[in-house]
Amino acid sequence: MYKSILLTLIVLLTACQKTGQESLLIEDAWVREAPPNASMLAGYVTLTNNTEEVLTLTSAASKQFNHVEIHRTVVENGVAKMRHQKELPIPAGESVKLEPGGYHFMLMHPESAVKADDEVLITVRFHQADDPNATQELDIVMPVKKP
Ligand SMILES: [Cu+2]
Repeated sequence: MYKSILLTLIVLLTACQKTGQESLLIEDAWVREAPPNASMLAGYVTLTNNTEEVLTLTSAASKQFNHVEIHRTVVENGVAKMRHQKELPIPAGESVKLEPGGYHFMLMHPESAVKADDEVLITVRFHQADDPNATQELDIVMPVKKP
């Protein structure tokens, strides 16, 4: 009896440690609410790389949207434009913020209208810089909020 409780505790502790050492930590995920007929929404998140290697985001997808791209807003001659990013590197031990005016997930052509208090689930793919073939996946739950 005691043995099985002890074993359960050890298993639980190990599980906790694993989540504490998430290689890519997700914080402050949200999607900016847009008018019901909007064809594009922007998703934001802070990603922290807890490894000692560069982690490179290569793509994102969601069942709720036809297409998801990584974009960066840049200002050229006073005009804000969005540029498609083929990849987004996150330096070892550092955080990259996807936030209004900068990087964002461009959520294109929703399958159905998305409004405040809904949740958007996207799956991002990334790999270690030195190992492009070992792709990993990470699910991000993004609550939809009014700006
Ligand atoms: Cu965009």
